[in-house]
Amino acid sequence: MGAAGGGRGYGSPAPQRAPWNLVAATAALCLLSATSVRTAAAAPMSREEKQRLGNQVLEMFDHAYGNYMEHAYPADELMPLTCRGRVRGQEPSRGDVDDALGKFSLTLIDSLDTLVVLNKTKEFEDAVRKVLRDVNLDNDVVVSVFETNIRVLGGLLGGHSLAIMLKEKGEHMQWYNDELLQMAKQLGYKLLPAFNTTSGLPYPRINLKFGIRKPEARTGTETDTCTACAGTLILEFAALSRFTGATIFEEYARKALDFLWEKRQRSSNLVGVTINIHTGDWVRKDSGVGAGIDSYYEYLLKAYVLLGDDSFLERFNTHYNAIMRYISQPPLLLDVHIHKPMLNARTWMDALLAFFPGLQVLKGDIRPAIETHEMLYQVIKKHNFLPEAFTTDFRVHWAQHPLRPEFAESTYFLYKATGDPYYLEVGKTLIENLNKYARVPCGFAAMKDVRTGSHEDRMDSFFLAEMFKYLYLLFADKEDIIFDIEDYIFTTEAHLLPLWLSTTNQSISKKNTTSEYTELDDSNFDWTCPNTQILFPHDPLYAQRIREPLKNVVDKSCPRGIIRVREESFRSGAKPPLRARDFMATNPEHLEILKKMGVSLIHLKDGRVQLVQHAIQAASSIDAEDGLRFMQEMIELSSQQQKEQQLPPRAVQIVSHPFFGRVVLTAGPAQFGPDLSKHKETRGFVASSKPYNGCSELTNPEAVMGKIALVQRGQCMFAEKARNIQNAGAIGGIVIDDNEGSSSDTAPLFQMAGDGKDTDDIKIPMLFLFSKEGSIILDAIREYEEVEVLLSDKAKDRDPEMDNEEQPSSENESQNQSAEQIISISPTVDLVDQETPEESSLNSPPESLSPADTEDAANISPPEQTSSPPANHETPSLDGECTDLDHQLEEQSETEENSNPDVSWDKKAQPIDSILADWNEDIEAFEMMEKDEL
Ligand code: DMJ
Repeated sequence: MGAAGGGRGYGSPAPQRAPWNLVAATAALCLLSATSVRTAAAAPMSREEKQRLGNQVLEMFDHAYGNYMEHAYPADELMPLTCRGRVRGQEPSRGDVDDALGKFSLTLIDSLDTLVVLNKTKEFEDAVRKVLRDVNLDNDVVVSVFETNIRVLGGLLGGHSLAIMLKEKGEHMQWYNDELLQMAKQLGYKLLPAFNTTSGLPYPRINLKFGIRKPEARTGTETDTCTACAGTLILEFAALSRFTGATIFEEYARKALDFLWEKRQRSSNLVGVTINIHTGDWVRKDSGVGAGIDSYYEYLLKAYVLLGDDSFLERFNTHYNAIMRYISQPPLLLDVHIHKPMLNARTWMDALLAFFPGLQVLKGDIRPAIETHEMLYQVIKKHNFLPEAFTTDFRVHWAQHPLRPEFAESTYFLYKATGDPYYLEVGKTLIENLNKYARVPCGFAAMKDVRTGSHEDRMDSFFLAEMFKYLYLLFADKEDIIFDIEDYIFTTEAHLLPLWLSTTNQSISKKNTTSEYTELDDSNFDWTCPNTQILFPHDPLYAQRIREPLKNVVDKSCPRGIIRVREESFRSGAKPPLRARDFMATNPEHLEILKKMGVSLIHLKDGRVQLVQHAIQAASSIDAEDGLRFMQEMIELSSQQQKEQQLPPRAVQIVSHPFFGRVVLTAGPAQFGPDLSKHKETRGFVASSKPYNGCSELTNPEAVMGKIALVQRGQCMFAEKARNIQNAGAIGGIVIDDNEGSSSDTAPLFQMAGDGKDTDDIKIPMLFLFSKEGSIILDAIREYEEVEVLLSDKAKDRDPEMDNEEQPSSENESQNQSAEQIISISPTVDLVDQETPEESSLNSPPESLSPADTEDAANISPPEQTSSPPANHETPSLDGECTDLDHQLEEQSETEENSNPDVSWDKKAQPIDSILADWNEDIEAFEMMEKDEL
C-alpha cells in the first residue's frame, strides 16, 4: 500500500501558508516550470508531428461540433447515429443520465471555451450570440444540480472568462457586455433553492422553472445525494460570487463543503459515496476516488488554488493521506469501507477514477500518478477505450464507454509535469482510437460495448467541453494558444476560471474562514506542486522506470478475488480463511467452517441453497469477520458468474458507402445457428423478406437469395423465421423488433432461443436488433438502396476497403478471453430465468445489476452442482505467467503492514457486539455496491 502523501518531498521548500493570492500564482508557476523540463525516456516527437496531431484534433472537433450544430442544435445533445438532436421527453428515458438535459442547448454552452482554446474565435463569437439569443433557462424541466452547475454554470462562466479576455485584447468580442455572466447569475439564483436543507447540502435535483417545493416542481422528495454532487460547487459558485460581488453563492457552496468535512468518518478520514441531505448520515459507506466522490476531492485542492484558503488544502491533504493509505493499492485504486478501511468494498474500478492521476500531479505526487495512468493505459490498449468498469484482473465489468475525457486529462497533466514524449504517444493513440472506432458520419458515437465495438446513439456534451481541450493542449505549443493557459484553472468539466479571481471580492472567504484553521501547524501543508526542476534533470528516465514494471500488468494478470484478506492470518501461519470461490456445499469441512463463521445454509424448495449469515452465531469476532468477507465474495462471485455465463452481445456493422464500417449496432445473438464468435463473420447485402414477419415460405426468394434477410419480430418463433429465410437462400438474418421505439439503450438485450426442437438444421447466423437500431438499417436502405452489413461478434476494422483480415490484437484478445474462461471460478450460481418461450435475458444495464436477490443472503446452486472441481486459484494462465497468488498477497501484505505500522487491524480486540453494530451497515453497503451508477 502506498505511504501517505505527506512529506513526499519532491524538492525545494513548499509555499507553505503563503497568502492565498500568492498561492494561486505559485500553483500556476509550478505547472509552467514543468513544461520546460524534457526527459529522454521516449523518442521526442517532432514539431511537425505535434502540429499534425494538433490539426487532427481541430478537424475532429469540427466534425463533432459541426454535426451538433447542423443536426441537433438547439437540442441539448447530438444523437450521432440517427443524426438528430436529443430532446428530453421525445426519446425513451435513460434515467439519471437525462437529468443533465435541461433544454438549454447544453452542448453549445459546454463547448464555449473550447472554441477559444482551439483558436476558433470567430465561431466563439457566433456561439455566444446564439446562447444569448436562443437559450432559455426557465424551462419546466427537472435537472441535476451537479450537472447543471459543472456544465452550464461552468460553461457560461468559462465563456465569460474568455470573452472578457478577448475583449481586453481589443480584437474580438468588442460588443460583449457581461451578458454571459448575467445568464450565469440568473442560473445561480435558480439553483439556490436546492440548498434549502438544514444541513446545507443541496437537493440533487431542481426544477428550473418551479424550484424545489412547489407541487409543480415534481422534485424535492429526495433524501440522498452523492458526495461529489454536494461537494463540486465551490469553483463555479465562488467564481460567480467574485465576478458579480453577490456573496451568497460562495457562502452556500462553502456551507455544503463544511458539512461534508464535518461528516467525514473520523477514524479513516474518508467519505462515503452517498449521504442523507437531511440527517447527514452516510447512506453508502463505500469510498473510492471514482464515481460519486471524485470531484469532491478535486474541488478541495482546486478551491485552495483558486481561492487561496488554507482550510481547503488542509482538508484535501487529510483526505489524500487517507486515500493513499487505504484506497491506493498501486497501480490500483480500490474502494473500501469508510469505517473498515482495510476491507475492500469492490473488486472492480470505474472509469471516472482516471482523473485521479491528473489531480495527483497538481498535488505533486507524481509516482503513483504515473503508475495508475500506466495501468489505465494498458487497459485501454486491450479494449481501445476504458470500459466504464473493469475488474482488478482487468476484465470488462461494465462494457460501455461514453467517450469520457478523464484519461486524456491525466495524460495532459502528466505530460505537463514530466515533459516525457511518451505521453504524446499516448495522446496519439487516443486520437487514433477515437477516429477508428467512435467516429461515425454524424459525429462521434459513444461505445455501447468496447468488446464488440458497437455504438450508442449519444455524444455527451463533456466530449466537446473536455476531450478536445485536453487533446489539443497536449500537442499545442505556447504560441498555438491565443492566451496564457497558466492564468486559469480547469473546473471538473474543464471550464476555465481565471486565477485573478483569488484577489477579487475576497470578503466572503475572510468572513467565513473559521478559527479552526487559522492557527494550523505547518505540517498540515504539503507540497502542492511537483518540483520537476529538481526531479527530472537528475533522472531523465524517472517516469519510464516507474512505468516499466507495469507494461504487462494487464496482459499477464491473474484472476484476483478480494485483494485484501485478513493478512495477519497468513503471517501467523494460520490457515487462510475459506474463499467463496473454493467453497463446495458437499464438503463437510467447508460446512463446518461456515458454521463457525455464523453462516447457515438454507435449502430452498426450488432446490437452490441460500446462504445467510448471523454474526452473533459466529464462534468469534474473527470468524464473524471472515463470514462477512465470505458473504461479500459470494455475492460478487454470483454477479460475476452471471455475467460470464451470459452470451456476449453481437455486432451488426454497416460496411457499405457512406458508412464504411463506422456504424456498429448492438445485436442480440441466437441460441441456434453458427456461433459468430467461433465462425467467420457473415457479410452481405440486406433485403427485406416477404412476408416481413418471415413466418411462412417467402414469396420473394429471388430478392433474399445470397443476402442477409430482414424479418420482423413476432407471430412465430425465431427459429421458424430462420428456417424460412434459409430455405429462400438467405446467408443470414436480422430480426428487427416490432415494438416501435425499443432500443438497446433502454432495454436489456436478450438472446433468441430456439423452438424447443432440434435446431441443428439452421446453418445461417441470426441476430436481433431492437427497433431503433433496426430502423437505422431500414433508413439506410431507403436512402442508399444497396446496404451491406457484417454480422460478427465484434466490429472489424473500419477502413474504406473493409478488408476481412482480423487485426492481430483481436486474435490476442480472443486468446485472452478463452484463457479467462478456462480459469473462471466454478461454483455455479443460480440464474433466475424469466424467459418467454422465445427469449432469454442477456445483459442488463448497469443500473439494474444487483449482487443478489435477497437483502442479506446469497443464493447459490444446489450442492450437487457445486461439487464440480473448484477452480484452483493457483491455476496458471495459458501463458504460464500466473503463479502463487496467495503467496504474492502474503508478501504484499507484509510490505503494507511494515510501511504502515500505525494501521490498526487487530480485530481480536473487537468485541462481537461492536461487530454486530456494524453488521447491518456492511450488508447495506454490499447491496449498494453494484447498484452504483456512474
Ligand atoms: C464530466 O462531466 C465531469 O468531468 C465530471 O466531473 C464527471 N465526469 C464527466 C465526464 O466523464
